[in-house]
Amino acid sequence: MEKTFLMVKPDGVQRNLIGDIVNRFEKKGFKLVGAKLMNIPTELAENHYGEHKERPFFGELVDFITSGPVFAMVWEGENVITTARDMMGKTNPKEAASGTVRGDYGMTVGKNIIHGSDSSESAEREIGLFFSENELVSYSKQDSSWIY
Ligand code: RTP
Ligand code: MG
Repeated sequence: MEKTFLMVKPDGVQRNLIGDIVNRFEKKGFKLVGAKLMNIPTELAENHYGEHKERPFFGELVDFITSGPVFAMVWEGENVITTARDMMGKTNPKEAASGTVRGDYGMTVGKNIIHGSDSSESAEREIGLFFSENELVSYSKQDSSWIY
């Protein structure tokens, strides 16, 4: 089953949005298979956002994501990578639709509440960066093929 890496960023943790965000993905029907509250070491932050190394906002981005605890999660379900990105909304909260996490709670592009993997390659890479194999839990909820 498809998996993605989602993370409540430091601004979301400070604003007490962990529960709301977990709730949205649970209610949608996805399954939480890993989660932890953690401070991101600088090296991990630079690696995670490595694709943006040459961008002018890279330093700010790393400073922000390491500024306080984040809530890192792995979610599982059919088409979870794309659907989670849709539920997050556009990168810039000013352009994000109402009903999305960033549209409902975000104010600026730098503090946009949530991160989500943007492809199956980045999902695999990011899950591997943040979680070891034994931190991911494999379980069934009910004996039903349509509850993930
Ligand atoms: P994320 O990786 O955090 O899930 O966000 P994303 O895919 O929607 O956006 P991405 O292009 O990967 O950018 C990563 C983060 O960098 C910050 N950013 N700042 N100042 C700027 O113009 C700018 N552009 C991007 C955002 O916080 C974005 O989430
Ligand atoms: Mg991204």
